[in-house]
Amino acid sequence: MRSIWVYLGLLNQKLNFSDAMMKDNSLVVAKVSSLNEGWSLKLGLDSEKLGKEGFYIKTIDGSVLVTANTDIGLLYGVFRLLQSIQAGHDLKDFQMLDTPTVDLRMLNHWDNLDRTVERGYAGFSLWNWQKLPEYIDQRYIDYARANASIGINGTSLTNVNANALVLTPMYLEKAAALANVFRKYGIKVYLTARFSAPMEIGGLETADPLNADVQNWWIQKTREIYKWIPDFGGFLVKANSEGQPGPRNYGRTHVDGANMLAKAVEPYGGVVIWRAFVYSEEDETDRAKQAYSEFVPYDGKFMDNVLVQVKNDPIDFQPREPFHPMFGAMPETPLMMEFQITQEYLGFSSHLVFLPKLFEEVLQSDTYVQGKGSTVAKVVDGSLHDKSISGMAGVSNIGNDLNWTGHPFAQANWFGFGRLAWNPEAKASDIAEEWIKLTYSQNQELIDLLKPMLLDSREAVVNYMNPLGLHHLFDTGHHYGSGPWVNNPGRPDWNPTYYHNADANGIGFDRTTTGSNALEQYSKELAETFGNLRTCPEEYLLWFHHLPWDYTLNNGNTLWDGLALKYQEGVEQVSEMIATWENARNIIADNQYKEVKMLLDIQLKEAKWWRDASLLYFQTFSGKELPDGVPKPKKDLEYYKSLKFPFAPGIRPQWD
Ligand code: BDP
Repeated sequence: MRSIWVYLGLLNQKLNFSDAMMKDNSLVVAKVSSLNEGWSLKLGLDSEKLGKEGFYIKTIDGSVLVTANTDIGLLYGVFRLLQSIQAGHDLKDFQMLDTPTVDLRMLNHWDNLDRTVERGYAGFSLWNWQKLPEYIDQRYIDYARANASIGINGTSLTNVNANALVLTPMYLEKAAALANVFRKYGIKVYLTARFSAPMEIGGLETADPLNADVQNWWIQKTREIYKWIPDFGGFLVKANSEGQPGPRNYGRTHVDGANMLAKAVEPYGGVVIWRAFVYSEEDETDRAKQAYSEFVPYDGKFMDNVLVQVKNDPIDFQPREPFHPMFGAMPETPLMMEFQITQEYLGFSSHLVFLPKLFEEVLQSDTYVQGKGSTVAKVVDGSLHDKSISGMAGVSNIGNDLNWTGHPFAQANWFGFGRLAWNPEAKASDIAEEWIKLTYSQNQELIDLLKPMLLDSREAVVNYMNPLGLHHLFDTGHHYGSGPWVNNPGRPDWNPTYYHNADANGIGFDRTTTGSNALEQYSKELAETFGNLRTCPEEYLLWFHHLPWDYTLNNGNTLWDGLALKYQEGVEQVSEMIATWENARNIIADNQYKEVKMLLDIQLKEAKWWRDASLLYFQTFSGKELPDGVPKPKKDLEYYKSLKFPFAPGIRPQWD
């Protein structure tokens, strides 16, 4: 048998399948419906359990059988078998039945038609629009294969800040060429729909969703799309958010907008994914509260083929925030999870951060909406409220860099997202171990070194960027590095000062009853826990409370000292990561060692930058000395404030 390329890590390891099998044994890959009676009897399987995408692998009489109800189920099964072999599982008595618990498992590319990628840190877009549809880059096939091997079944090709041109025939033909490649791997294509497209490319005078010509335009446009792409997944829409057009421009609601599109795709089995990332510069209320206030009253009003896509956290993909309170609050509406895999707020592609830890923390958060155990995972997989459709999206970190994701370890975040989209109950520690085995090796010494490094890496970033519940301290626009002093009068809720509220009295955002009362959007149990200083977890402290600099933390430190020591801890954690990596030097290939070592050195330099810039700035309010153990910054605050990054990657020109 020829070797088969599969997600054994994107380092392109190849596995010679025949070597892995015991001699003289066979591999049988067959749908349940075509198994002969002998096999069926031996299997004793209720095939309904496998659904449309599940698979069953079993060793019978020394042969390995992979079976499923569908072709895609078989493909998933074969990939998993290969991964199991690579991870060192013994095939002798092997048995595995697995089905995904989430229906739509999607990547969202924020790729523009000019091949720049908004918030992309791995080069340019993979999609070479200019050479499409004729030229099919091998990487489209590799991309599809890698995605299928982790169960991703949908991809939205273009930026949510959408360009209507992607809906014109010229681009639809190109998108169709990509869809033809992806189809074989069970991946459907979705497109972002710019709400004003009927005006921009359709020549209409309005995009009002209640206008009959507009409705008809979308019906015709959808018909055209399905001619090109018969299995088109549907539309992903960012409307009335950060300047994007939407139904509210016409005094209509999100329901009016979403349902208009939903009607257009319904005859073809398509869906509309309507994003809930909305907040307005005219709205004076806490930005954290706005999406909930705007969407929850519409629960039950969306058509059945609409999913509302909610970011994991109320502000914006920060290193740490509490989960978004919309999860659990809309029992009649399928809520799709949106995670950000690309590291806009976690050090771009130079910082090693294992995001499944963050994803797991969110998914395992308890909403309490139906009593204890009502986790976000159960909202997302639809089981809590018995939904007929469910979904999870990840904003892609993929670009045309040779290593796909900019940082070799960022591949683990793509992989981990896939595993959690397939099963939101999956454990970050299992994902870490599996990824190390598939990517590097089964060497136990290496696993013992790298696994804790991966699992602790997210907390390190939280510590050196946004400790104790601080959030959005990023320099405005490009979000590269620390900028807590930024306070542009134009738009308060894009300013770090809006979020940290530091002054001589203290620091933090009061979201309790004495402040914005964002607490009220959580269930009673959580509102009590977060609202009470004795029970609020310290990792969320300054997200919910504004506290004096001499407030006493659980460990007895003052808030000022504790904050400074957290920043320092983050820096030390990066130094430890470097030491760990050096210890792994002899176990991994030299070029792999060097590449990651250089990146870790950048991470350490930037962790120190975050620590020093942030503490120097906050010190102007606290007026206190740095505690023992935190070194005096080598530069002054003016130096950090003077740093400018006009060409930082991933920014849209109009946001500069
Ligand atoms: C913010 C990004 C911006 C995106 C926006 C979104 O900075 O580039 O357009 O999210 O999700 O975090 O729509």
